[in-house]
Amino acid sequence: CSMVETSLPFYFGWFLCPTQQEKLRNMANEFLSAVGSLEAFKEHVGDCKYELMNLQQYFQDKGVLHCTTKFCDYGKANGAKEYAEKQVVRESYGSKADLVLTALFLTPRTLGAQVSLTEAQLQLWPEDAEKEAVQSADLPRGSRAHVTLGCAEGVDPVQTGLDLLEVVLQCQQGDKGEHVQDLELGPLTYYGKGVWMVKLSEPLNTPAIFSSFYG
Ligand code: 2AM
Repeated sequence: CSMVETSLPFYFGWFLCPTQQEKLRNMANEFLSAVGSLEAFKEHVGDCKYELMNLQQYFQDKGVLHCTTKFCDYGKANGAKEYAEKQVVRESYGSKADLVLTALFLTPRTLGAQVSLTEAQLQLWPEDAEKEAVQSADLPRGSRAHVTLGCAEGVDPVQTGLDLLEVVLQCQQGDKGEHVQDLELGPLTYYGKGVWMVKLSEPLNTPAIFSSFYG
């Protein structure tokens, strides 16, 4: 009987609690101020389309901070139903996880934090998340995992993970970028085309709840 069909969410993911969100936003602001004030940044600004030097204004907030596991689009996305029905997804629903944030990055399109998933957390990671984004390469599972912290005007948040994968791919191909300097947060690397990443010398451990968003 199809009368009691449960509807699928917009997406599943780990949602940061309010105090952690604030902490991460502060860290992102610190990152933007530090990068935005560098001579090296000003020199490279012509490499991309930053229209404003005020990066805090350039990146627009995209709501509650989270790390998407599966984008379901209310069931329209490939594999949405199968994901929602997985035993591990059902059993983990509502449980707490400690996410480890290892880097912050900005590109002309997005601002994000890289998430390093544990083996247990990878159980909730869709098999094809990386392949779906970059078909041609063999990227490690979980390498797309991130928290979107902001997007340039007119940019959809799905872009953040794609921008992150481009950096991962570039590193995999042997281009480790140019070490610019050490910020208080950690070493800063420039990858060209307006892409900057700081590897956090102290990764941020942040508690989050595995749940879903209906919108
Ligand atoms: P994000 O994970 O980079 O923030 C609603 O749009 C949420 O689902 C956002 O968190 C967004 O990006 C994510 N999202 C949107 N479209 C997606 C897609 N095609 N694949 C994966 N995640 C997507």
